[in-house]
Amino acid sequence: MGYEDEIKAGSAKHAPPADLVGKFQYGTAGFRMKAKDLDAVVYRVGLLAALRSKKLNGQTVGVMITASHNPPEDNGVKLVDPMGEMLESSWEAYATSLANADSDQQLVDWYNNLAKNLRINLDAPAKVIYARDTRASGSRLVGCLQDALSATGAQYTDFKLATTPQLHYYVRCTNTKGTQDEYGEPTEKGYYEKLGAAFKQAMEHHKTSGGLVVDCANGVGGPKLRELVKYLPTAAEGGIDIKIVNDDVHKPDTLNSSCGADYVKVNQRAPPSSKAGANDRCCSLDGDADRIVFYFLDEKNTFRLLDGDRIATLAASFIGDLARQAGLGDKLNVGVVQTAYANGAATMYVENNLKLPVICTPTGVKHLHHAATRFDVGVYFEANGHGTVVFSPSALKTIHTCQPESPAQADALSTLGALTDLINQTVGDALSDMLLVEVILAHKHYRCADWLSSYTDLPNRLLKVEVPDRNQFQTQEGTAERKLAQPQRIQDEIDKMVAKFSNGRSFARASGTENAVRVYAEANTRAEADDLAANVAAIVKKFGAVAGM
Ligand code: G16
Repeated sequence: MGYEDEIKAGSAKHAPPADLVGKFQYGTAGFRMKAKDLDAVVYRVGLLAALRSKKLNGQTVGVMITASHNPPEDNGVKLVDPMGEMLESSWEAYATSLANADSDQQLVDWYNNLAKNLRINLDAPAKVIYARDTRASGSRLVGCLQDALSATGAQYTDFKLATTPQLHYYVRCTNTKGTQDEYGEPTEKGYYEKLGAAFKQAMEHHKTSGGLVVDCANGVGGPKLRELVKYLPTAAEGGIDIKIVNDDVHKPDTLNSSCGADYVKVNQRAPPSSKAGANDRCCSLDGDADRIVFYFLDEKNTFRLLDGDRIATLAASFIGDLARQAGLGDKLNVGVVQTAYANGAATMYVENNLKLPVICTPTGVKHLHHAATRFDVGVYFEANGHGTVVFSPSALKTIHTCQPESPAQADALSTLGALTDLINQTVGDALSDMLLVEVILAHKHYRCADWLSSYTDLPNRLLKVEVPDRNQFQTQEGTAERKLAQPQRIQDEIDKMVAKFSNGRSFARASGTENAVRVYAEANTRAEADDLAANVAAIVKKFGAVAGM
């Protein structure tokens, strides 16, 4: 059989639900929906992965099957480009179009058209690696992907269960192996060894204080963290005293259920199962371990959240200090990238206290990551805990070639060098970010309360509103998702509502990962933030009901 017949035969095996054709969309983090509806989409993403690799002369492309923070019955699929970054945005439209082909023949035609229009040599080699999280539907979807890769003649490697950031790491390592930009060993062991060695170097002369309770959302982060721990110094050796909770991957229904980073961030409370006492340092990962938030209960038993904004400010100030101590203060420009969900107080703290520039982008790591590369050291985090730090090639060279002029400079340089390995620079990585935070807290002799005291968050509330059709909610270009263009007149109503609250700020935007509109609100008091969010949610519901008819 020729490749066209192979593609058609595979496609016939994995037909899309007829009522969804035309509605599939490559969103914030690839395709995400009920897992039962995803077979055809995964098959078609497999075709695109092969095309992408062929276009890039056989460089390895990644495919991750995960729905991250979504409920257990969902799943999703996204593509990873050769340096471990998100799929180039112009290709998202190609993914969407292939996913929406309404017949096997049309799928082949569109595949061939893409090859023609993008000048892809279909005889070029293709290499694809993939992995999945712990969802029950994952192995079936891997089967759909493999069918597509076989049909296109791509070479493929199954990395089986992995966190999303591990797959990003494997992709980059595979493509840089043997080059001067070698990123590490493209194996699970290589990943742990790299983080473990970097952590030890960064912690030289330093010790953590107190333990860390890690809620793994009953997802893939649990078993992977258990593995990573084997490569870290023990608590007695000055390492972290890690207590892993919510790491049951055998009951798929427990994934992200009343636990995990999204639960903690949205509900602004610890998982109900938490037994942590006052001042115990806790953190929660999400279902595929690419997000992390920290928290603790203070002396009055009040829940205190240390979210992505807090990790960004902690990391930016620490790296800025280290650069100055290393004598590189004027050679490394550090900047912070946030989204509209960043707390207003965090933005002010970065600009006014840390005196660092801030860029605001639309939601989605792909946007933040891209903006972060404009700095020598770009610290990007979404408030939900998704983020990392990227060092430019010239920053890496500066750090690795600088000759220290004093023991203090040597120490700072050594720590800075270790951070460049400890931080997963391909994408936000909860395990790597967890170690980064622990290193910083140890260096600064900080407890969570000290970390929290750097600024006071404006009271805020995040809500999810279900509407008949979230696509009716379109944001205005150039507003970093702070304003809606559609439905008509909705933004006027939101603006009028916000004006009633002193220091009020609120916006609504369609989620790219869930069938909902998210509403964020900030105001002077907790009660006012709740009130503003509820009022804006009511406006969204009202317009959503009309627009969706
Ligand atoms: C994904 C994206 C994040 C985004 C989140 C929510 O996270 O990678 O950048 O913040 O979805 O996006 P939305 O508000 O569009 O639903 P994850 O952890 O679910 O992969």
